[in-house]
Amino acid sequence: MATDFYNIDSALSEEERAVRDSIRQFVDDKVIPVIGKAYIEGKFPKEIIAPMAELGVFGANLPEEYGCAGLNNVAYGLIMQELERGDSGVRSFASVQGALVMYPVFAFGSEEQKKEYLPKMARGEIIGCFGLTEPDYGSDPSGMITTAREQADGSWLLNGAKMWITNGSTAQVAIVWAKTGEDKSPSSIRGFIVPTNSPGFTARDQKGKLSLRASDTSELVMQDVRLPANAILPKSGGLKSPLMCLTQARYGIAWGALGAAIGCYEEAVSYATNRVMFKKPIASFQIQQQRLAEMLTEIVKAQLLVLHLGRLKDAGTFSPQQVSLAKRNNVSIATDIAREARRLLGANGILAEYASMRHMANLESVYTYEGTHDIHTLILGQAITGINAFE
Ligand code: TGC
Ligand code: FAD
Repeated sequence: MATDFYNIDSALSEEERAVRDSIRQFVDDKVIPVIGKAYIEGKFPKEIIAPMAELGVFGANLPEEYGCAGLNNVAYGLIMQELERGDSGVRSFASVQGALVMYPVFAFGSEEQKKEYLPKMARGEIIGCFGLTEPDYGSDPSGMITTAREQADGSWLLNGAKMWITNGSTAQVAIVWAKTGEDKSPSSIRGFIVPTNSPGFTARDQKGKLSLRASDTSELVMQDVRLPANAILPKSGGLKSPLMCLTQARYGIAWGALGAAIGCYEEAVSYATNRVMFKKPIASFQIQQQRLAEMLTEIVKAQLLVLHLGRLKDAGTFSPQQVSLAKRNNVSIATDIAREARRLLGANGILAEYASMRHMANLESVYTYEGTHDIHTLILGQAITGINAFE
């Protein structure tokens, strides 16, 4: 592929390339033809859930014994890259299902919970969402006010609201993070598996989004939702548990944003070589060549970054701060590349028929969710200086 300027393919195993190619084909055949319309209609294209499950996309890096594909983290990253080459909303759907719903069940769930939920989630029979953010607690989830109170019979009573929840209105279960202690300390945060048909649970889609339109984003309200004793994720404890999930999802986003950048770059190269102005393809003008050169340079750097990060993750030696650097960098360069590609396309660049403006608008959400660019700057600042800006 032209975009593989540094022959990254040679650093991938045969299996990694095969996984990447199968998802690439799926995105070309099933996502790209429908995504512009879905985006304009403001709906996630649900018809792609079953084929995604068949391809083993959901929780692809979780073990086979729970019905998952058991792939390594580089193959998982390549899946995210290809999905987001299609649309950030499609990658979001898979990120939430795999990294934010299946991962916490896998990491903090009982054996019964893992056996009950993971195979069905891998098959796409149960869709999940992840409720951490609240109306008044976005970047600082430690302040959350949602509570889960243990009752005399061991059941739980859940009260609170979660905001900006991807897949919220589609999901059959929500992983909800709530404080269980009277003192409202973040150390009492626990995760709960909440069936979304529980009495007192409502999900309402947020309207008026100008970004990530091919993705359902909802507000969850929980009013005296009664949960059985076994709804709690027994090994969850403290804010660290949801933050561990975010590390998994941020890793996938770093790869995914690269995919969006590649989609925009390839569209720009193709357009520049075909569009004739002043009797020459616009690709012959130095300004456009410079644009393309800058895009490719940033893509190659981002490719090398996530590939090495993936190898570190597979070796079990990566840190959340390394993931922050990759999420921050790759989303930022993708946002810039999408904007430059849109500009190169002239007036056609504002049409949904082309991908660049859709990617550009989507990436504004990706820039904000899973830790804003600013939050990752401060995480890195702490890693560099030892000084915590959040205290
Ligand atoms: P802090 O005191 O720093 O940390 C508490 C404990 O957690 C540990 N920790 C982590 N562990 C794993 N991964 C990480 N990324 C971790 N970050 C921190 C930390 O070591 C500590 O452990 P221990 O053993 O000492 O208890 O917590 P803080 O309250 O000061 O917060 C720090 C801060 C601001 C970095 C954190 O709150 C944060 O990351 N905020 C951003 C919130 C965010 O990203 N929300 C995302 C919501 S989900 C979402 O957006 C889904 S979009 C999905 C999609 O559609 O793709
Ligand atoms: P705020 O925290 O209010 O931040 C506002 C501004 O202040 C930002 O620019 C931020 O960088 C800056 N800021 C905040 N604190 C600091 C600081 N200490 N220093 C410097 N600047 C600071 N959440 C979920 O739980 N589950 C989901 O599935 C989910 N899906 C989402 C889907 C979409 C489309 C979007 C847009 C969001 C989603 N989110 C989800 C929520 C997302 O994680 C939050 O929007 C994000 O964490 C930021 O919180 P906030 O929007 O409240 O912004």
